[in-house]
Amino acid sequence: MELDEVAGGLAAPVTIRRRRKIQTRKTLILFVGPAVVVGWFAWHRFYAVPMWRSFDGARAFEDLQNVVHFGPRPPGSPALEKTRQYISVEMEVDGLEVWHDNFTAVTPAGDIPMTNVIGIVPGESPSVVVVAGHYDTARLEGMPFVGANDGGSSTALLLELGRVLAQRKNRLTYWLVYFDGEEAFRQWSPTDSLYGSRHMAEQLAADGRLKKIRALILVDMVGDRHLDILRESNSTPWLQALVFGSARQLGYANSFSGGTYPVEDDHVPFLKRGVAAVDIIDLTPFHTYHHTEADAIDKCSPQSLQLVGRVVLATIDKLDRSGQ
Ligand code: 1BN
Ligand code: ZN
Repeated sequence: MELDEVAGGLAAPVTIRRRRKIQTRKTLILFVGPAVVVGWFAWHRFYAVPMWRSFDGARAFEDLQNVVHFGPRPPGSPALEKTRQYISVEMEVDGLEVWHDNFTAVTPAGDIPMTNVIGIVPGESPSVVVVAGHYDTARLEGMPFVGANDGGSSTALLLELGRVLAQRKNRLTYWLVYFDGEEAFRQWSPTDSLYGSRHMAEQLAADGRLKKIRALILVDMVGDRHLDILRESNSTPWLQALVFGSARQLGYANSFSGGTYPVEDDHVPFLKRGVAAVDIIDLTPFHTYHHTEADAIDKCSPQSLQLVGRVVLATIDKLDRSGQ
């Protein structure tokens, strides 16, 4: 056998092996690499559920039905006591710590016992984000006013929010606050309205805990089936921008279209004391069924509760990521 024949005979398989190796590498780079990347994105898109997706509008709507079922809920009424029990038991079952802040409000209708309900989701940091709403209904003479949207929707949204927050590890601490006595007894004025929020802001300022609050997100009248959230102009601009930015990112810009309007609501006592606060409120029902017995369950939808709940959760996520 000639030397070059031997060399050729040995050299050929080595070259082929090398070529095969290079080919395999190319195949890996060209096909497997992209497949892994696409798979990772697909897994994230369909299986790694972002927190805001966990908010279930149907579950919140069930809470709303249950709350409305108790009947009109003016401060001091048996129906409001039943609602308070319902809220407290639901949150305890979800693993939240529940506090009752009892006080007596001096109102044009006399001294009325009131109770703010607070559900606590502890986080790694003592810094607090408050998410709040009111659970009372206006006492309207001769009218069985159940406030499905006005008082019911905020209650339902907070209950579902508590379920989601309790399921995850949070950096910040969350307080879910259900205010009593938001509504006026006679005529809305600085002394006849916002009884629960005025009391709580005053208490927290007095005992030094107000300093721990990074932000307060208020929800009010967020269940209307034709949702139209405007920019409430007393709200803190950076926090409102975070909320409306989240709505845009989630594809809900149509429902957060945002005319501008000032509303005296439960966030105001906190704003007055320097706490960053935003009011997420839909005032369109004001022109139709607001404060009439037509504010019943048929005016609300699970979709609206879900939409606002998810925007609140997406906002919370941003606060939690940047929290100290
Ligand atoms: C919200 C729900 N409010 C009362 N019930 C506050 C409010 C004040 C709304 C003035 C509109 C005008
Ligand atoms: Zn009202």
